[in-house]
Amino acid sequence: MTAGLQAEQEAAVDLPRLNRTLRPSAKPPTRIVHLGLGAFHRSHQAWYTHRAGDAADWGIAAFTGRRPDAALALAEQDGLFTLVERAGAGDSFEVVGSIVEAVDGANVQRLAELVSAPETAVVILTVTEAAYRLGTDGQLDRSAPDVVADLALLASGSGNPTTPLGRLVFALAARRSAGAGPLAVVCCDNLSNNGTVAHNAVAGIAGAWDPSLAAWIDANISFVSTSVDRITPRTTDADVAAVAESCGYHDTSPVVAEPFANWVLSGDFPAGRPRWEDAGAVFVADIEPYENRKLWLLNGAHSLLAYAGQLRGHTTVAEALRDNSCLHAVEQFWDEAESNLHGADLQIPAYREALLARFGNTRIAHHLAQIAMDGSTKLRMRAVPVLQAERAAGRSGAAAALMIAAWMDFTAAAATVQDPLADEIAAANRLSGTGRIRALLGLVNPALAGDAAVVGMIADLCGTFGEPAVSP
Ligand code: CS2
Repeated sequence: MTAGLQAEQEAAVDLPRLNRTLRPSAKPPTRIVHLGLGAFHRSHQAWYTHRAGDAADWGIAAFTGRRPDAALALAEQDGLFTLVERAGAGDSFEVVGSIVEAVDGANVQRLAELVSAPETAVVILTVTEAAYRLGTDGQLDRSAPDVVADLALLASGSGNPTTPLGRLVFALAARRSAGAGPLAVVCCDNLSNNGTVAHNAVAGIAGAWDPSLAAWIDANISFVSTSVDRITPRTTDADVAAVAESCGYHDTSPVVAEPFANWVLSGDFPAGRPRWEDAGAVFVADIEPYENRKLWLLNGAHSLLAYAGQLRGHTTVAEALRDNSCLHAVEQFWDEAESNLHGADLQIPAYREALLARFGNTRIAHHLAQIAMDGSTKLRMRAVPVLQAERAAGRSGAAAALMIAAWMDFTAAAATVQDPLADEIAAANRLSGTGRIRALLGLVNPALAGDAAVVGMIADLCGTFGEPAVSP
């Protein structure tokens, strides 16, 4: 931290703290429970709920994931936080009041109490793609160590589950016992068909614990699929200082986001929902074209930039995009993706143009390292479907393959790789030549790893963005 920034921060601490006394605002009743309290939930679903026409009826109780910190900080502000909308031309500030309770995720009893309350109508999930513990077959990986541990805890009744989905299953069991009836689980993680993925994970855990609970879940819980979009980098000390300076209060938990926001939802809400459409959310019957557009064009380009960009020495999305070799790779990947996007009125040229402007917003420091995490899971949604569709159409899929090659090079070059399969990735990287490529690809998609032509193409593409070159 620079001396200037430190001085600004100290000044901020002398200011009054943001809370509901400083900013009088009534707390809406809790009707939504959220798992995965982080910056994205606050810039997106909490903001949409705050902007809904019936916001006064819908409060959110938000639970953190692994650490209690975000809950402790927000609780001191009565759940209030500042959304900093960061456009190219400047910042605007808005206090968001929809979060009425912020809770440490380890407090599973409180989660069960709230989920089993009859007033609770919606559960929102932003728990990261990797948390669904999907195997390469798209089903819950029951052999994942934390899933095994949670199943043992649930079966013995000797302790609280530790994974977000284990906790949700525990809380849904409490709702069944309370006779509180149906509700909607709204998955807001970047996965294709995310409602079905959430269903498979929840039903997988519930079924292994108590088949009658799985049957109750199938009959009572609606799993809503969504496509979510709003670029939300991590909050920095400078953001805290900027809020203090512009707003005249101390907020330890502001969240910075781009002006753009998009939310497409598909599914039933048997116990009701906020009027999110008032804030721009769109409800559709067939979500697939929208989610593929978002996952392939936005998230796919993000992952490509994350790996290629870091190999080329860049730190942020905007920086990587200014590098012609990265931009060219993104354009080529978009061409491949576009040929496989059908249905709905997707307006791809305008969407691509808007993405270039969004990624190029230099006032948003969106770190490539943040996007690079959990690559083995993300590539399954962002690169594999395009590669498979291209090959099925008799084309090479080389641009999608390049994303995978860049990930492989990145995993070999990076000091640490944050990924649920980090150990397996490290083991694969100890191999050499095509054996290494095959082993790494097998962690993303075993069928592709069995295709010698794909393995050969990826081996040739490794080294495109610089070190480390791989000799097949
Ligand atoms: C990003 C996303 O971190 C990542 O993997 O691609 O979080 C992305 O910023 C959001 O999906 C934008 O809506």
